[in-house]
Amino acid sequence: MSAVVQSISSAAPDAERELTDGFNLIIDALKLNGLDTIYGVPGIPITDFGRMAQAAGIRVLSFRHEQNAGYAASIAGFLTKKPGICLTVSAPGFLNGLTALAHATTNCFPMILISGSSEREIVDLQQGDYEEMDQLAVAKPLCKAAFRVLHAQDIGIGLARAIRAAVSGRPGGVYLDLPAKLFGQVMDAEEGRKSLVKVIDAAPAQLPSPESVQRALDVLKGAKRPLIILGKGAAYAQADDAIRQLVERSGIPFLPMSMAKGLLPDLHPQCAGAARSTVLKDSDVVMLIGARLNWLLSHGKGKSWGDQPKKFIQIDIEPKEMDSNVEIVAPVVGDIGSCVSALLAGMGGAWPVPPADWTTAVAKKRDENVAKMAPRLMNNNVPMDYHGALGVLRTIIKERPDAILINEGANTLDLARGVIDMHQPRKRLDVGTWGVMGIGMGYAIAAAVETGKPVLAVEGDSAFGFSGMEVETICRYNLPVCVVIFNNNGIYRGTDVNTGGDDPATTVFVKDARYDRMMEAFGGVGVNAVSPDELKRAVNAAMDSGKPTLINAVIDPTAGSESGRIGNLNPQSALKKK
Ligand code: ADP
Ligand code: TZD
Ligand code: MG
Repeated sequence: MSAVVQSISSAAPDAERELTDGFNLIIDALKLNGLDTIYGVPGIPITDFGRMAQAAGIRVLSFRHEQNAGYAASIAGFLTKKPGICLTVSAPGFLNGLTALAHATTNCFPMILISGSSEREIVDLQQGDYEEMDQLAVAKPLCKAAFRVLHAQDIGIGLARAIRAAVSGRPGGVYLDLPAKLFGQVMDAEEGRKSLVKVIDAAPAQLPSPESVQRALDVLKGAKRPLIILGKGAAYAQADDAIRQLVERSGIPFLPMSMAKGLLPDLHPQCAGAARSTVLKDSDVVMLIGARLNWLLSHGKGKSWGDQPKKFIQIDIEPKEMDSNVEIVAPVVGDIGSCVSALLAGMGGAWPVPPADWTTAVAKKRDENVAKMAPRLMNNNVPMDYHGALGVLRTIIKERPDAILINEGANTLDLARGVIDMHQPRKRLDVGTWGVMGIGMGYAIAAAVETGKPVLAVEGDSAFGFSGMEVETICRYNLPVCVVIFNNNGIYRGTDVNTGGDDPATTVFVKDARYDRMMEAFGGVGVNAVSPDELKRAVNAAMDSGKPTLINAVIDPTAGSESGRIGNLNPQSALKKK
């Protein structure tokens, strides 16, 4: 129905043929596969495509920069298990979107970057076309798969391949190159319709072998101090009930990785989030579910894992992930839903609970740490420190558990991750595997668009700057997004001094900037909050009204520490002048 169908007279005057073209075939192929939202930036050669897609009922969200549109698409993929679609113009627009495509691949989020491109003939002879670039070659090393469609009759197959590559197996980013000429190519409408492919079972279940399931259960049964680590792959899998059953029937303490927080509530009696160092050090068997032993888990070895020998069980869809950092004694390869269901079936009715000395030791440590933190979260200091401000936000998320929390920064990230409890799955979206700054506004927009839920974005002032211009986008689409900027005048702290001249130090920004006025510039609500009480009032008002709001939360510029919690990764010069 979207096909703008024209009638033309062919050579034979009585033969009237219905025609379609590349524009319409791409739109029809997207719609046929339920891909009804596009995040992008218009321009040559895709301006008309965006207009036509919008007219055909696809939601096309126009951003101010492709990187933010790309991050939006990537998190849409995480939230929906359908590939998020990002649409860009050629060369520079494509490159702007590429960071997000690589980010999607790194984080195992399904996404398709669709970029218009220049004419093959000119690009290949390097004759200097408008925005010339061999985009397919550039994209290839940064994504799971890359395809180019040269003929209108191949659009259906091209999109089908892109969808399958994005969502099957380990999800990731896919690049689809659409040269300008393709859009205008005309073909018979009926032939065109027949050429489209509705992808059946795009991410087929991958069942684990029964032996691998039994092996895992045997290892788990022999454990004295078992631990389950839930990663964002487990959150992505949307096997929430099965995972909850596995955790509860096994009685094993669980540790959620950042974006798996809320998969089971952080206040669940088995949650070991606040006893992280203890459970990593003292556990003897660790079952990873959709979490990699990368830097975020200190590669499964070294000081943070203690001297206690470990046995690792790993559930993952990617066989090559096994043994990537340390030996995995029980690999269980398959999709998480199937693997966890198989484990549950294998556990049968009577499963031994873990030794009580272990579970009580974990719970005790957790309760001690929570109690230690509690008074700091209630402080009403002015200027605010991180804890005073986060204590307020923690309560707000507890009262509004279906709100989506976006979080980036250094101290603003690390402290918020620890302080703000999550209560529902897939409600915490953050910097992910790379610890990248810039996901903020793109994620906030996609989270609001895809879920219709209120969004609270907790942003370092530096982190916010990477995507800040998208507050206009938030206002333009009138999205229920409340941005809170933890404004400490800079990166980590606002107090650094340049020892070599008059320029400001590299980590400091304009002192006492008023980010709230950026939101006001576009018709949203801006608030300057200097105390936890003011912050609380402003956030609650924003969440109640659903109006685009930006709160400039004034944070003590001395409160943070270098690189937040990961300062140990910072190389230091032994020769540095004091
Ligand atoms: P975190 O950063 O939370 O520790 P990672 O991104 O390191 O999580 O790990 C996610 C893992 O989940 C990846 O190894 C990926 O292959 C895996 N994964 C993603 N989706 C599924 C799925 N549906 N079934 C099984 N494994 C999955
Ligand atoms: N560029 C990109 C794309 N990602 C990064 N992670 C960085 C640069 C380096 N970086 C961090 O790792 S955190 C951070 C930067 C620039 C900003 C920290 O400052 P903030 O947070 O204001 O966001 P706090 O609360 O001041 O620590
Ligand atoms: Mg800062």
